[in-house]
Amino acid sequence: MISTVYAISLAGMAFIAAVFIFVIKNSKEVEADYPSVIQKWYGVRGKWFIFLAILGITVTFLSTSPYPIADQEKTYEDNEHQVVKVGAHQWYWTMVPNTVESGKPVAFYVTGEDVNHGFGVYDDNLTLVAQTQAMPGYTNKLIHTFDKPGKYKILCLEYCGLAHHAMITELTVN
Ligand SMILES: [Cu+2]
Repeated sequence: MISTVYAISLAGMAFIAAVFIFVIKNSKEVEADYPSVIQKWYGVRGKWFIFLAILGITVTFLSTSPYPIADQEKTYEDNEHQVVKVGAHQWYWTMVPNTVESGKPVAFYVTGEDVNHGFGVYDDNLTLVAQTQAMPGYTNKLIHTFDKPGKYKILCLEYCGLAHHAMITELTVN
């Protein structure tokens, strides 16, 4: 076993040494037509940059459309939304009301009453459907429209102390 490892290591070292020798032996040749190499790869680099820029913009646009973060300045106490006020405490949730209707956007007003918590809404398969941070001194607004009626679970997404795991409550969607 040890001799096999030794042989593999030796072969590997020989291979790396061979690569070094090859590069050193050929370095003079490359130096001779260096300007043409530079010119060629500068062109490739330019095209690569444009490709990446277009790709980045496209992916950003597609993955943030519709924009997932609600307008924080807006008030959602209107006929279009159902407002739910959420308070995160060590270690429980307050949620008023805790029953909403499906098909109509819910605006969660989420705040932390003591330390930072994470407000996570899970469906009955425990798949995360919406989340935002619950921070003391701030009210984070989160808009989510439930398509399916059912019992949704609220779990804390940010470790907030000893009984963090016990921060569970339920939201009923009719
Ligand atoms: Cu918490």
